[in-house]
Amino acid sequence: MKAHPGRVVYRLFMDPVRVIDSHTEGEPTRVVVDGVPDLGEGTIEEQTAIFRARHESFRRAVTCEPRGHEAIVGALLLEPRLPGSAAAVIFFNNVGTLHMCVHGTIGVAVTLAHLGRIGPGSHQLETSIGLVTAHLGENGLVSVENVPSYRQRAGVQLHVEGHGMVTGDIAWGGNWFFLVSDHGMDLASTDIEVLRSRALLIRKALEAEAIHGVQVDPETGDETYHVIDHVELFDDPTRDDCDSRNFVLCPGGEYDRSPCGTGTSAKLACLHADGVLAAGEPWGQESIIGSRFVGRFHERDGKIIPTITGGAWISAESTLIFDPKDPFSEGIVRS
Ligand code: PYC
Repeated sequence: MKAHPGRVVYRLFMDPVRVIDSHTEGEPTRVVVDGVPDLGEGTIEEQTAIFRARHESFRRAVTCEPRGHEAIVGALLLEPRLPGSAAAVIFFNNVGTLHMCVHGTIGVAVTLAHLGRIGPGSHQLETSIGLVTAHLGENGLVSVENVPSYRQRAGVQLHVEGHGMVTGDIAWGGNWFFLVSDHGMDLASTDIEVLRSRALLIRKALEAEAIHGVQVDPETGDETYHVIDHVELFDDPTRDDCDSRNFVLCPGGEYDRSPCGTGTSAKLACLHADGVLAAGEPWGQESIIGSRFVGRFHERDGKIIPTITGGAWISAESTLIFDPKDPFSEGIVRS
């Protein structure tokens, strides 16, 4: 098969890859448990950099059609580096790696339990942006204590093609989000495709106006600019046990079937910044398909530490086969 123009194609992934699939409140996670590429002996940050630089074909082959589909989030299960960690994990999707993924962490916890590697209790996991803790409850629910989250800017005005002005907040919840409530649509009745294309236009407008997430190094004060690759729309909930309903556009153009744990963390950061939700109070976040996460936070050093609770269920155990003669062994790339 010809290499994609401008891309280095490594064929190391031709060995079979064993995966366990689950879904967290409707959103799929595919955990690679065997056949993980060699990423060296470095830290999870270094291993993530190697995965990004050298294993694009592996990423596509595992997540994209014909073996996967655009909504899957993949998780590479790696040996932890720190004492006390249950595993290290790299999250990825149809277009690249994710900094963090809460629904994926819930899926990883349920997968580790399925493999008999963890039992009920708290388990530390290493991710490329820091440590998170998954608490596996006796009731099957998993609570993830996420990375510190915060709102960076409130009330950002944006001109969106074919729609006019929208106002949103920029927040970090383990990924960068633009959170919008004045989108003028009813999330319960509007077609998913309409929501998706509106959210894509919002993301296009963010790019066009060079509006970024900015991370400031606490030691040097240096700023790093990041693409805001998730757009989150809000509306009133349809469930009595929820406070809000959302629609979340993910980086690869798909929407999150779950309420998006990093998105719920970003929302909690905004509610905290607005002074409308106190530490420890529950926030019920309904997804666009009607599933639910419950979020809470505590405060640390001016940021919040969100804890997101939801359920995940194993749906398949399989071995992915990559026949060198298969013209789509490296996945189908959407143009
Ligand atoms: O639950 O954090 C999340 C997530 C991110 C992208 C898809 N799900």
